[in-house]
Amino acid sequence: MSERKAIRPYHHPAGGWGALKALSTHLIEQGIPVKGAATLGCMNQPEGFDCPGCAWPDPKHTSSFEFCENGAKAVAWEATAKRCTPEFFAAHTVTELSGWSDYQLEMVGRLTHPMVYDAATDRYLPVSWSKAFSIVGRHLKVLPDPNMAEFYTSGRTSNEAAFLYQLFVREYGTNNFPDCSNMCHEATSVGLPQSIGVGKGTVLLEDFDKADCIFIFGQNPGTNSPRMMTNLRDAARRGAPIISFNPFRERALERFQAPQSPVEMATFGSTQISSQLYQVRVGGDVAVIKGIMKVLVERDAAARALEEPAVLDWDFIRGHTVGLEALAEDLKATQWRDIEQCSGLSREDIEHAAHIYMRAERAIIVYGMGITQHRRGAQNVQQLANLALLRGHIGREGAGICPVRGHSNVQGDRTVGITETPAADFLDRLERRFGFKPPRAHGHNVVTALEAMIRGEVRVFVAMGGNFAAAIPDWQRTRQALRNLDLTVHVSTKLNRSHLIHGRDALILPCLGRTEVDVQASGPQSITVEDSMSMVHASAGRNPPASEHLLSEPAIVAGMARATLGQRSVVDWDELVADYDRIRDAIEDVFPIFQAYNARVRAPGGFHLVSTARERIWATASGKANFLVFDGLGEDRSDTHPETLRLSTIRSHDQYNTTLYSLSDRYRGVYGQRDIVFLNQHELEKRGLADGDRVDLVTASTDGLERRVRNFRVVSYSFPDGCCAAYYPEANPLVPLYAHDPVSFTPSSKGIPVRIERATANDASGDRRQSGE
Ligand SMILES: Nc1nc2c(c(=O)[nH]1)N[C@H]1C(S)=C(S)[C@@H](COP(=O)(O)OP(=O)(O)OC[C@H]3O[C@@H](n4cnc5c(=O)[nH]c(N)nc54)[C@H](O)[C@@H]3O)O[C@H]1N2
Ligand SMILES: Nc1nc2c(c(=O)[nH]1)N[C@H]1C(S)=C(S)[C@@H](COP(=O)(O)OP(=O)(O)OC[C@H]3O[C@@H](n4cnc5c(=O)[nH]c(N)nc54)[C@H](O)[C@@H]3O)O[C@H]1N2
Ligand SMILES: [Mo]
Repeated sequence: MSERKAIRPYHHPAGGWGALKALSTHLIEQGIPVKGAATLGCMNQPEGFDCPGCAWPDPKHTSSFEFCENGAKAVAWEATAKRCTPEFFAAHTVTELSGWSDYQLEMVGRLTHPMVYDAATDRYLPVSWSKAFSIVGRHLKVLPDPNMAEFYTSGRTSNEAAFLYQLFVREYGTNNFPDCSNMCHEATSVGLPQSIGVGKGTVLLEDFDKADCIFIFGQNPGTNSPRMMTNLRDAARRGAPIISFNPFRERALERFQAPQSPVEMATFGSTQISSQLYQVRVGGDVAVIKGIMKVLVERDAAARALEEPAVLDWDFIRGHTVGLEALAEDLKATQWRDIEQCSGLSREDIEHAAHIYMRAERAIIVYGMGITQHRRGAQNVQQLANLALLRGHIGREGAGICPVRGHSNVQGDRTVGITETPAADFLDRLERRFGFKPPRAHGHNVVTALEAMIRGEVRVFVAMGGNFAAAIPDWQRTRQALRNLDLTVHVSTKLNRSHLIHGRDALILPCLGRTEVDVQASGPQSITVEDSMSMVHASAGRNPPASEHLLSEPAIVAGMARATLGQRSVVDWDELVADYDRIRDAIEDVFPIFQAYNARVRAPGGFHLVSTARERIWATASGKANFLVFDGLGEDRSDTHPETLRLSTIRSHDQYNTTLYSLSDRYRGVYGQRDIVFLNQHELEKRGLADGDRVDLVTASTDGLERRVRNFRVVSYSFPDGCCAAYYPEANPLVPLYAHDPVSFTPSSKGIPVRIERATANDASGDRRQSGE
């Protein structure tokens, strides 16, 4: 953390020695070099715990330890020797802590006691669990309408905790489940079912071994799902082309040195990953995809006229899809001039990519936030589905669509009922199993919850994990709304910004982490999670809890439920929490896809949840897979001001969402700072700016409100024209709450129109900016 500010290009491959060095620094910083290493040995092992980092699957959870720098950092972050104790809170008022940076807050260490806010002293004071639960119960019981409370979930929560949480909240009477996935892959959950009938990916890990080519749109595996690098490296070494579309030349998409490979490590060798890396404009993906599809459709027509083999998979298209005619019409009408302008790529480049795609018998299409976090995110996803369908790449071995999920159990939380739009048959089964009437009206997602808060219609906010106040858009308005609440409750492992932006009453409820032993009445428990490829497996911690006062997430949910619902509850909360097998039995009763849950999850590697699309069964209204047309090419046609740039908010290599491991971003050559904006030399010169200048970024808002971040350093970088990038969460004040996909409500964090002005204030304090004040 003593790293000096610098911008210094990184010339090494991703992974390798640089990763090992970074990790050892991090372990020492957390005070756990020895324990950390032992803990890491149990990660993703048959009897160990699931990595709390990303949702990328591990080869059957049976292999030997696979080194992953960022997974290791996530573990070390949780297994730290540092503690955030009542003495710490006694020594610092909330006002004082509000001036600390996000990095400083989490570095205090693991929370040890339940704490309640005391307005008289402006401090958090220790409180007993029973008192804490009764405060929750008191506030929830007096609300005239259960819909005046919001129940947030962050995707680290286990299936067991998530199921109990939705049970409690639905018995209480609302479907208000804003969820981190509303800011993440909601575009997938909403967009993909219309195309192929499921809102999840269709590939398994073994498909990566069989793919002839892999296309990666807007996803940064070297940082955000590093275990995927093993699969990409294997594919590259067997000669399968990997084609990436990303405004950044992300290092891991270029070159990777495998820490697992003694030869690469000893010889300082590396593997070239992408055969082509196209620097697409921010928001230019649909233009690329349409360009590729245009080539496919035209070449197919030409080939068939000459009686050569078809390019499209006509058996599949005729047997399994509808809507190709309309798509082909649209592609015909789409001009190359517009495709080039919107994507920032040449026709030649796009044709080249199309030819690689055309030649592949089995293609995997991978994507991440570069596709989903846009104003037309759900439609972006559907265009990728079109591309896969044209050549029958769904439901074929070695091929498919692969959304890379974020949090380690964000997919599982959805599967077990964390959704603001529950299906009627799920609610019917819940009602039959438990005997209460769940609410039928749809609830709030993140955006609509914040809108309701701003209108003053919400009184209580409960968060199962996460750091809501930092992850959300439009801080100036949304944080004020959080401050106006009667009660905020955070189930957390570490101190974060959300504890400081609190309601009149506020609770911090500290929970066990995934690396820790969870003992209940029947003995030690394991929890279960679902990865990005719908594999469900068990996870059991080994470390002693960070404090004897911690409760597990399921126990905390049960405590809140008992205090809120009391005698009127039809659920025996104690019985369920005593033995998590009983929670899994209940999940199985409500969700038939979990049949024989307890037995199957005990098999090494767990089990796969069926995906209909993988079996070429189409759970859509038409009963077929649907080709869907995207009107036009661009994201948003309203702002054509020549000064406007498209801002993409991105992650550094040293952060986990709002958690900062350091202020550096090694692969992009940034050290000791995060208040920076990347843009290319051409855009700089147009504005009379130079590398190192200080600027303000100002949103081109349509509602008349000013959204500005101050005094960012300009970094001249290889980046497409017309766009720029800055780090999340520092740039979140620039994302207007109204800027979201109208279909999936995903905030457009990767496509905000901004202007750049010379800095108005010469204030170098990052803290004030980070706290958004
Ligand atoms: N270490 C670590 N691991 C993580 C996380 C973390 O913060 N740290 N977060 C977790 C979570 S919750 C998630 S959702 C995932 C996120 O993982 P990713 O999906 O990889 O998310 P980002 O890093 O936000 O952005 C992805 C990439 O999109 C590119 N990009 C930006 N705009 C565009 C665009 O318009 N088009 C295209 N084609 N590309 C674009 C960026 O340059 C970046 O390389 O990772 C998960 N894993
Ligand atoms: N501008 C912009 N905004 C974004 C994004 C972006 O790319 N750009 N990305 C969005 C995405 S993809 C996501 S997923 C969200 C993330 O939003 P969140 O999921 O809300 O945020 P995190 O930073 O992952 O939450 C970190 C906190 O989780 C708590 N925690 C960690 N482990 C545990 C645990 O085991 N149990 C419990 N109960 N708590 C735990 C700790 O207290 C920690 O401080 O942010 C979104 N916001
Ligand atoms: Mo995410």
